Amino acid sequence: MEIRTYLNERRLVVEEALRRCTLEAEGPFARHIEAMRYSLFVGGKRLRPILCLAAGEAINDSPATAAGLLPVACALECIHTYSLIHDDLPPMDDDDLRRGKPTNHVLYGEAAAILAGDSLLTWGFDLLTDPAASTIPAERRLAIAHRIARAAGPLGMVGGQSLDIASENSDISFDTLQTIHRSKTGALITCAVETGAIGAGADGDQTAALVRFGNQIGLAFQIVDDLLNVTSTTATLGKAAGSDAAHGKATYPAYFGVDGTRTRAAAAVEAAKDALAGLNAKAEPLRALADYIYSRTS
Ligand code: GRG
Repeated sequence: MEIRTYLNERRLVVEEALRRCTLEAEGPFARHIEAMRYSLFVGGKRLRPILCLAAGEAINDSPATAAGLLPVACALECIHTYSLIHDDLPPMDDDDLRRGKPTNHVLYGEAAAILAGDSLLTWGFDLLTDPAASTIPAERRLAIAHRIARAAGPLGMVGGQSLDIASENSDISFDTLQTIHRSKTGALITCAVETGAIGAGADGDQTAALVRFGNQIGLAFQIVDDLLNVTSTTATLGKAAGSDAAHGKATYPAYFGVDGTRTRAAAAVEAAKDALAGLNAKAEPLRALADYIYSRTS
């Protein structure tokens, strides 16, 4: 399958849904909503929402399932965007550019950027729990909201970010590096796949297979991110090459070198595709997405 075409089509579907479910920048909170919208629409691959939709499609490819999953996909992107806004703030990574454009705090100021992130996180859960927003049965939506809360919070993304910051400029074990990766980046990626499966009505075995797939592509995604930090230029990533190393953070290439890191990314992608063995041709986009994660350049 032509993954670029698939990604472009799905990105447009996600962006159209995001436009429909995002508040308009008007009324007394116009400037605050504008700051939320700025980061939400400033670009981005929309990988997590696309993974959510593709996992749903692997289980049930009806248009009704895809439509029911769109609020979940949008919620994942809102939460991902909040994490990037906060990650770019001066007390964290202090980045001026994200996706090649000024970061939220550079344009709106630090306090406004913190609040834009806060509202994107909260708005994500608003979308997940709004009975008018999705046709997915309430019991499944509750399970989805719980999985996302778990992946985004102290035992997932925020916990991982906190451990990452606490580990800066210190020698950490490879075990700790893996814990940081799994929680900071991997948890939301795995959760995107898992919630797509839950929303589409997957049974226990199918959900478990898709969680295994999600864990492996989450790992591959972070390994490739480490590689891009080492090998890419400021122009392609919108941040300084080697910036993680510059922030005193441990990375895969520091442990295994560039070639050893590539080998590990490839192995994770193969393990991801193996996890899909029990699923039929409807899982083809997920297989192609795994390959894309390995070969991505931004
Ligand atoms: C501040 C609560 C909090 C969490 C921050 C995810 C995260 C935790 C920080 C992002 C830092 C970072 C660059 C991590 C590497 C992996 C990653 C999440 C990259 C950005 O995700 P992409 O490539 O971004 O999907 P786009 O721009 O395509 O949306």
